Formats: sequence, structure tokens, C-alpha cells
Amino acid sequence: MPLPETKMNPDEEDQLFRLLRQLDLTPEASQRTIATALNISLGRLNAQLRGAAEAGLVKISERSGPDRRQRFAYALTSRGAATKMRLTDQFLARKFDEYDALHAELTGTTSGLSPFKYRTKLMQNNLAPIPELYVSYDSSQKLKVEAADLVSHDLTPRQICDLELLMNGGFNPLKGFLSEEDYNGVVENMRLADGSLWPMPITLDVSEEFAESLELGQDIALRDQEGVILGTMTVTDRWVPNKSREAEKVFGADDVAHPAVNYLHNQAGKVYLGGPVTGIQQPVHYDFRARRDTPNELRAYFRKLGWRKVVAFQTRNPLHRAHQELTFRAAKEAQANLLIHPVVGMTKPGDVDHFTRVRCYEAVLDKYPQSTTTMSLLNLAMRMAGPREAVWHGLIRKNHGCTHFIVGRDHAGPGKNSAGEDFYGPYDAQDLFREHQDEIGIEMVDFKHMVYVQERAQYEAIDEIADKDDVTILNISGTELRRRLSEGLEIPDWFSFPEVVSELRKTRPPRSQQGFTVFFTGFSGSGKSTIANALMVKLMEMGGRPVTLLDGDIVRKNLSSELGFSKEHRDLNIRRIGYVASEITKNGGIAICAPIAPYAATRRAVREDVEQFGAFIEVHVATSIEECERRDRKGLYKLAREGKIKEFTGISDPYDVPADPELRVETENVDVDNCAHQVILKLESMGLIAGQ
Ligand code: PPS
Repeated sequence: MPLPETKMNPDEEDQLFRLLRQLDLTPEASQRTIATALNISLGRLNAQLRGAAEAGLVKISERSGPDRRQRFAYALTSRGAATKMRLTDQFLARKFDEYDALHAELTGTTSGLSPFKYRTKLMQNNLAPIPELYVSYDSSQKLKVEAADLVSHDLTPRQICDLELLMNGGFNPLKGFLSEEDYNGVVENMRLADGSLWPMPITLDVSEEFAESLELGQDIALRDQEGVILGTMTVTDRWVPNKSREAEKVFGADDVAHPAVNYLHNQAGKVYLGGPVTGIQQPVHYDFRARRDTPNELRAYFRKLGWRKVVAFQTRNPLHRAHQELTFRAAKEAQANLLIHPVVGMTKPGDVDHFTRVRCYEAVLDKYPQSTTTMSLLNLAMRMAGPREAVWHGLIRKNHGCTHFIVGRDHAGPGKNSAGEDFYGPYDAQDLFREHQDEIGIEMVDFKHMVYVQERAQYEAIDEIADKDDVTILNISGTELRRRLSEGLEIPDWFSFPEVVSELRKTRPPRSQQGFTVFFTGFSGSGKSTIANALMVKLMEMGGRPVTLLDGDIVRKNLSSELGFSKEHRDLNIRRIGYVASEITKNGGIAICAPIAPYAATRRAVREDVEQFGAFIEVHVATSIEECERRDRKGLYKLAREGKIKEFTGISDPYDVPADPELRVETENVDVDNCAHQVILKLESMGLIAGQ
């Protein structure tokens, strides 16, 4: 059999296809069994196997064991799997041609059926199985073992999301990470090289060093962050993308205020790799397993329940009454069933975490009429690309068996740009979707903005209210909701469901119940520890939250005993304090830190660590160096002056005075109790402790 690179005639292609399919199905069968299944002689099979192995399509390994007939085991390489896929398409196309010819011969007319390209689309209606990139279970077991010899790429969280949807058909028709030609087409005009519509670059970004270590044609193992192999990729393309161009064309502006542009420039690797992927196994999810479905699982579910029309609702936010009303209406209008399809992969930084959201969705699900609605979680990494993202979401939902898709105002909007303006117009997403709707293959249901009409005690679409001037229209924005949650204020029943509000309150308790960090900084002997101790006692007297003191000396004894006072060691010491404080804050406690922390940049880094979870209050204990030296409680300044202690802050080492702390306290002629009280007042004014 000729190598697949050389031109093969249809017969040879058929033979190769049958061989690859058989090996994929029964990788451990004896040669006799395989030959029988293929209806060829043993000698012929051997020749075919040799050809396929030489072409790098099949790996043949020896098996130990008593049965001589099962001496060999076979596994498709990623190239073999890709070839099999290509040949399947060709095989089907040829069979259709043969059918057309037969039809013409028998009836004297053409079959009247559309060309193959469209015919397969017909076959793949929303309920037929969709192609996946996974090999059979047996082949995957073999590939796993063989992949031990491959160079590995450890996928980033975003790449894991992308790979999952590539492998399970969610990104159909993609067969792997984009090649350079496909990438250019997608960036420039939303089209793959073969002309099909695809709006989002799905690229494997890697470091320059890793890219340089590879050769084109090489297979690499794609592993998750624990090193578990998920798939392999044959690297066919490697290039340095023009990221600014990508940002302009795909996201509308080269502006790092856009989360995906920021990712592109500051997190993504410099080089892109492209090539077909062979799926070995799905990424493992331990949470909400019963709620996660592949496109084929959802299609099978719809088939089983007889759901012919399904409208999908994409969301990255908790659902409130307005959303429930809107989705219910959309389903009614389309006479379809409803799929709540929230994204749980990666959403916009700062969103409510998906654990909380899913608990909220579960609560809302009970509010729909029974058996009309279901929910499934989508492990998508969103890009917040507005119009292009809407088209992408539509294609993904089509792949998941849906016939309709709700597109709202400002769909997948990234917020404001660096000039404070919206990146996209509110209806750009709907416009672009409408333009490509036929090609996407899913019908858009455009979002009606629902508001509450007090007099009629019901939700209505704003553009359908005829008596706007005579009724009271109520609405609560996302910002207002966050404010009410953080201040523990009432959230009315007309706005949300009590179960949803109670879930949100658990995750976003009012500020007076959230964790926070008070970070004292100042010279040695400035009074940091004394004030910190007094503050701790006052907070413990109030009760409510656990308080932990991370004093400079305590930390140096328990966390950083091996560290000295070089810049590097001081930074490490402060970052450790920051890490512990951020964990305490995350878990609702109060951390009081009192190191010197002389470097502004390190203090800023700690602030960033903590502020993900709660407030950070920097308190500069502004005792002058002269006063500290005069007090010299520990006798260290004297030793520092004598040169017996090196790198002593304020004497022989720098201290960056905080430019903009939340609070600055003077300790000269002010007693400790008063200093601690100033901090308490500051905390009260920030809403972190309830007034006494
Ligand atoms: S740092 O810079 O934030 O890591 O320092 P910190 O962990 O707060 O430790 C400061 C305490 O260590 C003692 N000490 C020194 N301080 C500054 N410079 C040098 N070279 C030094 N050597 C020892 C000093 O007692 C500091 O205690 P505090 O509590 O600040 O008085």
C-alpha cells in the first residue's frame, strides 16, 4: 500500500480506511481475526500493516503472554487517527456519488438531493451524533502508554477548556488547534481556510523555548496541570502571531482593558502551535458531575425525551426572576424546550464563582413547569468578545443539539475600554448573529429586556408596555445588587427568589461579615506590634470573626526562620505574610500583619493577593526614624550604628514611605489605645465592622 502522502487510488484509500477502522476497534485482536474481519489474506494484511506502520499511522508493539496468536497489539498514532477521519469523509462522499449515479441509471433523472457537503449537514440534524476526536477506549489505553515517550505540553486552564470542547465536538468542525492558515482566515474574516464560519481563534500558545525544541510533524502529549494526558497533537504549524492584529480584529481594539486582550499580551505564550488533535480522555471534573454533558450526551438526552426544538440560554451570572421570565417566554415563543446552559469554565474576572451560581441555578430550575427545562454546565473559556463571541456561542450550542439561541443586549460584553467607553454597541452581537444565522444553523431569539411592573405585579418586556407613563417600572441593576449584598440591605422578592438571595448572601456576606487584612508598616520600634496587639484585643472583644496576628517577630520565628534581611529575603518574608493573610481573609477571618515591609512594590503585591478576597487596609505607623532610634527598645539601633547589624532599615537600608495608605498614625505624644481606636474608626467607616 502506498504511503498516504503519495496519491492513492480510491481502492487503496478504502483498504487503508478499513484497516485503520478495524485496528481502532480491535487493537488487540489476532492477525487472523483482523484478516477475517477485513476479508483479506494474512499475507495481504501483513503487507498493509507494514505500509501503515512505515507511514507513521499505526504503532505495532509486541505483547507478552502465552497466546502466540495475539503476539501483537496495534494503536493508531495521532496521524493515523487524523487520516482515518479524513478517509471517513471521503468514503461517505464517494458512496453518495455512487448513489447519485445509480439513481440516475435507474430513473433517468438526477437524484435531486443536494451535494454531499450539504447532505452531511442534513444527516447531522440537531439530534444525530456529532463527530468527536476521541479514539476508542482500547486505543486510548495504548496511546496513554505510548505517550510516555512524547514531549509533553502542560496545558493552561484556558487551553484545557478549549481542548475539552475540541475533543467532544463542542467546537465542531475544528479537528485540532488552528493551523496558521486557518488562524489567519479566522482573524481576518471569521472563516477557516475551507471557507466555513468560525469566529474565534482556538490556538495553542506556548513559550518560545518550547516551540523551538519541536520539529514540525512531531507528536506532542497534551497534559493537564497534574500531568494527566488528555490527548496528543501532531504539530503541523508553528508561528509567531501578530497579537496586536489579533486583538484589533477579534476583540475590536488592542486595549488591555479587554480581559482577552490582556490575556493575549500578558499571559499567552509568544508562539502558536497548530495541528490535529487525537482525544484520549476528557478532563476530570469532580464538581457537579451529573450536570456536565458532552454535545453527544445532550443530543442523546433530547432524542430520548423527544425534544425536537430546544432553545439554549447562555449565562455567566446568577438567574433572577427577570431571567426566568425571559427564558420561559423565549421557550414558549419558539414552542421549544429550554436548556439553561451556563458557562462554568472561565468567565469574566470578578464574576460570582460557579459553585455558587450552580446552586442558584438548581434553585431556579424548580420554578419552570416540569419537564420543559433542563440545565447542563458548559466548560467553556469565554473571551468576552461580544459580537464574535455570540456567533461562536451559537455554533457551540448548535453542536450541543439546540435549535434556538437567546442573544441578549450586550451579549458577552467585556465592559468599558481604557477611555471609559463600551467596547461594543449594545446590539452589535445581535446584528452579527442575524447576518450569519443561516450559516450558524441555529435560530436567534433576541433578548427582551424584562422589567417589573408594580401595579400588575408581573414582569413585562419593556418595549411591550403601552402605558409606560402610568405604571411604576422597577429594575435592579447588577451594580445595585452587588451594593445591596455588600451592605446587607434588602433584596426584594419581586427581584429574585429567596433561595437565590440566600445562596448569594452566603458567598457575598455584607462587608461587616467579610474577612479583611490590616497591614501595619513602619520602622523597627515604631510601635507596629504594640498597636497591632491592642487592635487585636479590641476586635476580639467585639467578636464575630476570628482574629490572627502576624507580627513581624512572630512570623520570622514561625514562618521565615531561615530568612535574613536582604531585599530578596525581606520580599519573600512579606509575600509569605501576604499569602497567609489572603487565606485568612478568604475564609472570613481578620488578619493583622505588622512587619516593617519596607518596599512599596511588595506591599502592593500583597494588597493584590488580599483584595481578591476582601479589604486590605494599609496603616502606616509614621514614627520618625529619629524617635525610633531614641526609644531603641531592643537596643538594635545602637548595634546598627556600630555596624554590628547590617542592612538595618532606616539606618543602612531603605524604607519606601507609603504614598497612599488607608490610614497614617502618628505615635509621638499619642497613646497606644488611641492609635488602635483610630484604626477601629477607619474600619467602621469602611463598613467592615458594624457600628457599636
Ligand atoms: S521585614 O523587612 O518586613 O522583612 O522585617 P520584619 O520581618 O518585620 O522584621 C523586623 C524585625 O527584625 C529585627 N531586625 C531587623 N529589622 C530591620 N533591619 C534589620 N537588619 C534587622 N535585623 C533584625 C527587628 O527587631 C524588627 O522587629 P520590629 O518588630 O520591626 O521592631
